[in-house]
Amino acid sequence: MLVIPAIDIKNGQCVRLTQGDFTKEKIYEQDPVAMAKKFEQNGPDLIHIVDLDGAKDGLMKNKKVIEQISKTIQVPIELGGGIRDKKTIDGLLSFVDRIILGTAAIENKEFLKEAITKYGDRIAVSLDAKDGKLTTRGWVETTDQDVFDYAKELESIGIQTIIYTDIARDGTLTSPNFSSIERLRSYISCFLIASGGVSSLEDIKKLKELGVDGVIIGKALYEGKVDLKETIAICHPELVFTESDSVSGSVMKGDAELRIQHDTVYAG
Ligand code: AMZ
Repeated sequence: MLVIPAIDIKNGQCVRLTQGDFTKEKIYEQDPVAMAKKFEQNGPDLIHIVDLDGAKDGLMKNKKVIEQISKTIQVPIELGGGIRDKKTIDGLLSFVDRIILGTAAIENKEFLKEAITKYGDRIAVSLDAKDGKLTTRGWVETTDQDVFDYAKELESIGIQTIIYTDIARDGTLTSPNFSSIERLRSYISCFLIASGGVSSLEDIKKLKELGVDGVIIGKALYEGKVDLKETIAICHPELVFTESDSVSGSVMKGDAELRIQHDTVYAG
């Protein structure tokens, strides 16, 4: 299971929201580049970056600092928040590895299909759910679209990665919504990344048992509830830490193009 620390950026700073509520914001680090470097030192598989201003307003506001992160670290990056057209995707894919579509994937299926055809596994869709219904536009609007039905539909049109977030759990340090994740796992066979509510190593072990392919960890890392290195040891037990050298591997199923480049080495 991939270990994916989260960096949510608002007004150029690293923040965490509670249940996606923009009025419940806590700033953890002024400099997102420093945060990314700190995460990288522990050897995560991928870094999940969200431009929160972009998600809310439909227009990315933190592109410069995200580009700076990509120039500074070697770990692959997936990026979401305010990405709603092909021109933007083209520009961003020159410096990040995977694009996350939320609002546009729900509001414009034709666009999503075209994006999947053109960019393949470099597109992921985020399913951000409130009481089982999908939300859009910074999680402010709730649709009547059922998360499980939509996940199935996405798979049928060729999406290779789905990121599921239970909004009620996000930023609460309670636990993930295991029953929904288990159900989702039984519905779809594509790559499934779980997000929202992770608060302990026990949560991570349970997600792994459920057959989840990746876990996004936010507040638990920032609040020191979960240690990134210990998480990696749980998620990659086959790997034993040694020094020097480097190793690369695929971070996605099938014909994945994203490559992991670890400076620290885990040799089996
Ligand atoms: O925390 C929030 N309010 C929030 C958030 N983290 N709102 C949106 N997002 C994330 C989604 C996804 O990664 O989880 O933004 C991305 C989707 O953005 P968009 O603009 O495509 O809907």
